[in-house]
Amino acid sequence: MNAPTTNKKLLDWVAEIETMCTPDQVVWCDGSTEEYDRLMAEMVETGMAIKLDEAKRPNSYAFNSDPSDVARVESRTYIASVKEEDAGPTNNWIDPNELKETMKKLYAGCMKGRTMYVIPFSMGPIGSDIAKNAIEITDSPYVVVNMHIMARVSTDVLGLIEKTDDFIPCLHSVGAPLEEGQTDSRWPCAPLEDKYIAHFPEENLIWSYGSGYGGNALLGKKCLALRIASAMAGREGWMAEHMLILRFTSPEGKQYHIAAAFPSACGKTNLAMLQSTVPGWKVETIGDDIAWMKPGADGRLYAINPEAGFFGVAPGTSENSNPMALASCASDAIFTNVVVTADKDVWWEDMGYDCPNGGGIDWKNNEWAQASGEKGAHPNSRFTARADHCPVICPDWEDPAGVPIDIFVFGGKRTSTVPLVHEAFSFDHGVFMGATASSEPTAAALDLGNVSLRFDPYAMTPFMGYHGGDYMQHWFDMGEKLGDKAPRCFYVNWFRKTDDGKWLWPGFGDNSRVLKWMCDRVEGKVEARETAIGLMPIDGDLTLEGLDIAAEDWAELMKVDIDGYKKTLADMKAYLAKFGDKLPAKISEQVDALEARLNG
Ligand code: GTP
Ligand code: SPV
Ligand code: MN
Repeated sequence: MNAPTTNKKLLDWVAEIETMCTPDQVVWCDGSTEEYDRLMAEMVETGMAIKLDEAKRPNSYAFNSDPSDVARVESRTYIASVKEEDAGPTNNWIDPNELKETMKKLYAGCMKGRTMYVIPFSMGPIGSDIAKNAIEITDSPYVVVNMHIMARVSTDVLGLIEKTDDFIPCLHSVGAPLEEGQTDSRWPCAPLEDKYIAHFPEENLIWSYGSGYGGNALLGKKCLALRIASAMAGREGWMAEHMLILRFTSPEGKQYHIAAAFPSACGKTNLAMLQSTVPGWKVETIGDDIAWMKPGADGRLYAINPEAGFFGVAPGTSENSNPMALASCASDAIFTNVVVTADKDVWWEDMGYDCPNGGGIDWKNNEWAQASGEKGAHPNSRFTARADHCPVICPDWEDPAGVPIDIFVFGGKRTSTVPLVHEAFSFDHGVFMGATASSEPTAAALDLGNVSLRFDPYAMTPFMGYHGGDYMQHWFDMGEKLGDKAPRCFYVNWFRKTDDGKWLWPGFGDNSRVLKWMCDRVEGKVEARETAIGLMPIDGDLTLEGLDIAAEDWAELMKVDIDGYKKTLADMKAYLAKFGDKLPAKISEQVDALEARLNG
């Protein structure tokens, strides 16, 4: 096929990869509906995709992955900076030359029997100042169709590359060459020990091998928009964060923009599109996973969502918990590792009703009965949905100027200790809260091992493209630059449980009550009580009207567990010691101040 570009740099790179990977053919993608439909039809033909019922789930498809390839693999993810010390203690590191040699051996001939797709895409609105132009080369048609939804795939990007002579090269292979006559597996991938998700931050280069799933393979998302972008942002004075962005509008029409960093599978998609239970207040979604933020001319911090779709956790998504996510994937969606019902619709655990007909085809592609007690959908099963299909998408979500952030929220899943909400005493205290955020592990990564709690600075542990100590310092530097225009910082925990395992807080739409309290704080409408860990609501200020919540449960949600925090503090010190010389002095000062307050 004739290449639709004359850019030498791009043509040379594509030719080099073709020579190395030896695909049967090269296809340049254009992002068109025709292309999407053609690839889906081909995948239905080979049995990789199941076309869902057109009446129930228009233009939608289901896929089941290989049971070994169901989530990000942090143990196989590398920041291959030139110097090891630049990757820092939170990242795996291999010398870039050595890693390239290893991976070149794997890439040699790896696309044999397959088609190599060249996908021109933009993260952020095409052509805007803040957007990044990139090319993903992949041998997975599943990746192509997902990229159509998650990124802006278009030949317009080729035009921009011709003008700027600049793009971020992203190479991906499932790592499963096909010998002559060999039948393909339904979901080709390589064994764990051959998987590499590699980043070369000084070159803005991404090489991924061996996995076809999510953030391992859709390289615009975690690899580009977080790991590579955070390294660029650190060098250039902006921020790339694992944050949802929402607009919260008061009954009087005042808009607040909130960006919240929670670790994977800790509630970003849900908060981003919540249905407010505070009368007159409403949420509109700008993004559900990633925020790119830059100081604007007025000195405030402006955020855009670089993505074009949602790659959302399916289990737990119901009409009750997240109706807007369900509406987003009502049509034109891709489902991965859910149950396909007898009437060709999808189902997952906690969807709000039992599986129709008592079962279907489960995520392992077997006949499955709900009565078996086995899970039908994988806990990290996902829907891929177009952001513009979300009924509460913000009208300004594609504005390249972004929205001015008023409030930063940090959090994680903590079934004990951490109260429902507390506010930072200052921006620096907020930076410390973010740096020492902690969470219990979820199903979004395969290999976190048997840990009960992990510290997860800014929910970025798996996504920081450079040294975590420098990362924390970058946050302080941004605070200094923004001065009194810096967002106010809060910490939340929706996930407290009673001793017998029940949620203490209803969560979901009722989280709007907490957001409303934050806005009241920003407006100076309510005072707060000073505690050892931060500023907390005075009883009555956080509205519980219409909620049936027992007084002792509320007391528990609002309690500062001094002993629990002292224990966390000891673990925190051990954790922070890993950052060595690069731990900002301001973090140590905050640790000391917290310790003094806990002992005071
Ligand atoms: P990634 O896409 O992996 O980055 O995840 P995320 O942070 O977007 O998490 P998501 O919103 O998909 O939520 C993950 C899980 O947490 C789902 O099963 C939700 O149902 C559940 N969840 C989200 N918000 C709440 C809440 O307020 N309370 C409770 N109990 N569960 C929640
Ligand atoms: C996450 O794990 O934070 C996700 C899913 O958003 S993935 O795209 O697979 O990284
Ligand atoms: Mn995420």
